[in-house]
Amino acid sequence: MSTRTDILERLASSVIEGNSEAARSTAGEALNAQLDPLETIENGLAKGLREVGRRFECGELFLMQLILSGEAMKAGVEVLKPEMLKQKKQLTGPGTFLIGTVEGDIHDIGKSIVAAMLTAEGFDVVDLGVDIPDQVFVEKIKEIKPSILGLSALMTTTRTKQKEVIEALRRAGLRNAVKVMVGGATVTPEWAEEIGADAYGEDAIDAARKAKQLIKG
Ligand code: HCB
Repeated sequence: MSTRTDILERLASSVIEGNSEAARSTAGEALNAQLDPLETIENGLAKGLREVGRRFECGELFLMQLILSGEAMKAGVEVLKPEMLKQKKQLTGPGTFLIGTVEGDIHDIGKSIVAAMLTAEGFDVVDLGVDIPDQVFVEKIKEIKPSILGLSALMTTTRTKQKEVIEALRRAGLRNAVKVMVGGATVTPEWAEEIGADAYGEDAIDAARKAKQLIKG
């Protein structure tokens, strides 16, 4: 097995086992082996977390294991993030990206990866955090006038909030002032279209590519 495949598989296993220490040290090995930090996140750590989600859904894993796996993923990402940000590029044009996870939803890992990726791509990113009420998005848009709003939602019960935020923007007369990109585990391109979002971000790489298209107009 190549070093790369071995490291990615051990990263996925560390997340499945909920072992933060192993995730941290293996992420360090990935950097020493000069693996691309984002690829290491997506094909190593996140691959493990997707498997955890699948096992949780089948009832093979319990909430405590989900929590430990989430922490292991975050521990690995923390090691890789500085390297990602070191490769920061320069954008030409307006590039403020406001992002947050919608109200009722505390999942923050994917949103934070998108925020780091867009920062690395040269956007000025403002990350509001998780469980953000519609009105907070509206007020922040009035204040900082971002080019793009990224709405993250991981559950079928909370992705409806993405629609509500878009409606709140419309009511506030702001819908044409900002492009909206939606993403998260249960979000699909069809859902994005149905709720009138401007783009769907499948993962951090796709989100960065679409964000650059959106600001080009
Ligand atoms: Co959570 N959880 N969880 N969870 N959780 C999910 C999301 C389920 C799908 C698991 C399952 O049942 N298969 C499920 C939702 C089911 C559904 O609605 N269909 C679920 C559930 C049910 C719950 C609880 C209700 C469990 C409970 O309490 N009984 C509870 C809800 C709490 C709440 O929010 N109110 C809960 C709690 C948790 C934690 C706290 C234990 C933990 C989160 C820790 C944290 O974030 N700090 C957790 C985790 C880790 C997951 C899974 C396993 C992984 C999520 C994750 O981080 N993925 C997830 C299973 C899954 O996703 N398949 C499970 C990795 C990242 C990299 O992917 O999709 O978040 P991502 O982000 C991508 C992508 O979507 C895109 O780019 C990112 C980077 O590639 N993207 C955007 C995301 N946002 C974007 C925004 C944009 O503008 C553009 C692109």
